[in-house]
Amino acid sequence: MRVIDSHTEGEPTRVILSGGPDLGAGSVAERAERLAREHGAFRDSVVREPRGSDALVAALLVPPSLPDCAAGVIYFSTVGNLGMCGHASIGTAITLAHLGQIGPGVHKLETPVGVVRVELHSDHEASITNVESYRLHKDVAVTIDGLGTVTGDIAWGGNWFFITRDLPCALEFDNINQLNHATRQIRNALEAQGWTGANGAWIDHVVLIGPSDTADARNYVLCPGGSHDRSPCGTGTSALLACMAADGQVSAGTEWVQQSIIGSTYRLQHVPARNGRIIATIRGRAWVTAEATLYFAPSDPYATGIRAPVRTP
Ligand code: PYC
Repeated sequence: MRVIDSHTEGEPTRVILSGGPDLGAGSVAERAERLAREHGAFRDSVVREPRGSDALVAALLVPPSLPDCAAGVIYFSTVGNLGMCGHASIGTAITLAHLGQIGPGVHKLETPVGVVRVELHSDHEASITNVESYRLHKDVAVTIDGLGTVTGDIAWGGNWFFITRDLPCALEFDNINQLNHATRQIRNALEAQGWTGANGAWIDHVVLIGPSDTADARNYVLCPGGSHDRSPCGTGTSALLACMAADGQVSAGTEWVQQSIIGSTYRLQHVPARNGRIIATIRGRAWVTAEATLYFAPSDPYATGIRAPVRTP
C-alpha cells in the first residue's frame, strides 16, 4: 500500500494513494459507509500500531462523485470513520500539491459529510472552508467523581464535540496526563448520562478551552482513539466558533487564533449560514514527512494492527 505521511501543526495524517479496497460506486458518503461496514481490517491495518498510532488520521483518496471536486476523501482513525477532519484536509491538500495534483488556488474535496473548499496558499499552507457548524445543546452539566460538575456545550463542526471552559488544571503540556484522564472521564460521563449528538451519535471528542498568552484561546482536545490532537483541531474550533457566534462572543469575519496544547496555531474566520449555523475557514500549515510502502506479510500476527480499546477508562 502506497502512502504519504504529513503533519499539520503537529498532528499526523496518512494519505492512502493505492492499495485500498474497491468501494464501488456512489457518493463518498455511501462509500464511507461501505468502508465502515465491510473493511474494518483494512482500516485497522493502516492506522493502528505497529504501523500507525492513536494520533494518526488516515485519508483514503477515492474518485469524487461530484464533477467539480478534485478528489474524494474518507477520513478514519483507530476507532472508525471521522465525518470531517480539519488537520487531515490541510494535510491532504499539501500532499496533493506535493504530488503535483493541485496547484495554488481553490479546489474542492468531497467528504462523507459534505464538500469542503480548499485554498492552497503555498507548498506548506492551506485554508479549509468547513461544512456548516452549529450548537446542538447549551450548558449541559455532567457530574463526575473527583471533578465535580462540568458544564459545556454539545456542538457539531464536522464531528461531535463537548466543549467546556471548566478546566481540571492549567492547559499546559506538562499536564497532558491529567488532561487526558479528565477528558476521558467527561466523555464517559456524557455517555453514561445519555448525552449524544444528533441522531444518537457518540460524542467522541472533548475540548477544554482556556486562556493563551499569544492566541485568542488554547485548547486540549481528546480524540476518539483516546489520544489528544496535537493541532488546534479544525473541526473542534469550528464547533467552538459556532457556540461563540450563537452567544454573540465572536462576529463574522473576525480572525480567531486558536492554539493547541503543543503551542501550534490555526487562524479561523467564519461567515453566517442558515438557521444560526456558521461556516468556518481554517488556515494552517502542513509538511510531508514520508513517502512509504506499507507491507502486510501473511505471517505477521499484527498485519491488521493491535486492537485498541474503544471506550477507555
Ligand atoms: O483537525 O478536525 C481536526 C481533527 C479532528 C481530529 C483530529 N484532528
